[in-house]
Amino acid sequence: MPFQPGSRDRVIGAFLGTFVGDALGMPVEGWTAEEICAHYGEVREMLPGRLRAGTYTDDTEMMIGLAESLLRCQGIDGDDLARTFCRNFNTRRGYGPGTAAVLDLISQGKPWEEASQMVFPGGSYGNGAAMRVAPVACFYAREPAQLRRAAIVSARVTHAHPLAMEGAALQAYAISLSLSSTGPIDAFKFVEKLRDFLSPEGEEYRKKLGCVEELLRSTPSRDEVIARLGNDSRATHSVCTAIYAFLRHLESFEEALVYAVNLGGDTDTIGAMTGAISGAYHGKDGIPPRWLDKLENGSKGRRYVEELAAELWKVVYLAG
Ligand code: AR6
Ligand code: MG
Repeated sequence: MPFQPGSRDRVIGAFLGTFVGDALGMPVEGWTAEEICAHYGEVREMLPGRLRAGTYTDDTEMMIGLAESLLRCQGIDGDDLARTFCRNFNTRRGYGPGTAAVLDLISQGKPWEEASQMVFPGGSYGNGAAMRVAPVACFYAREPAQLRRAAIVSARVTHAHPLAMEGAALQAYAISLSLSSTGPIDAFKFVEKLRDFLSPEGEEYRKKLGCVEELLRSTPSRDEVIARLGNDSRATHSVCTAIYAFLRHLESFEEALVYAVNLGGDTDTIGAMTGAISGAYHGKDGIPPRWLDKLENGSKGRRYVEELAAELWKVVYLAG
């Protein structure tokens, strides 16, 4: 691997990694690990589910919206982002119920600052803000303070709960560390940097990162990993799971993704988040071509996602 930090190939890898993980997990979303095992043995190929094989869900659709808005505004802009999310919102893609309700409220004219507080008390703590954050991570990869601020704004449009915002910031920072690495990643140093990045309110993530370290030191069963890190749609119970899947399988994008998806639970989103971090490390070249070949490629499909990533790379890495 050449380890060119912030290369075009690796920015594209973060975007397509989200897409691939989302599509790989889509057919088994909500299944337990045991159900996946009983039915498929293991998910290692793009399979049909609720949607055709290789189809993306809300994770990738919202990532596309975030990239479009960042490019249009040359930075994060909550108002534009809210409008973009509403414009792209396709109910067929399986949005979380809270996010769907927030987008409906915004479409009806409610300001996003209010809408995102109305659906759950204190706002949603779902992983819907972390799953889409790859474009923010790539845009602000060289400025951690800006990255935190932008990730939080990008989250708040639909996810006003502090745990959802902190989860999005943590996921963005993990992607940016991966994207910027100049050599092989040391898993323990990586976790240390993530811990240093957390805000004082990030206690739950701090504990989870401690579990990640302990799990990396042993060879835990799948059940132990699920019990300690979680595999559901709360940000606190999925972001560190994706980080662990990446660090456990540093050598291979494919193995990291197969591991993440076969944990069961919120498979498309844990897949998308693992794919973003691992794709930013290995680049597009590290993604199995047989998976890329299966991705939907019509309107706003694979080619479009790749173009968005290439455009964002140009703005960030060729401009300055
Ligand atoms: N109080 C109680 N329950 C909550 C709260 C809260 N404050 N916040 C979240 N939940 P949501 P997402 C629970 O709906 O984060 C899609 O398939 C509640 O059960 O905001 O955008 C995506 O692909 C709520 O429905 O959705 C992801 O996989 C759930 O957390 C997943 O759904 C998710 O929050 C989450 O997407
Ligand atoms: Mg989804």
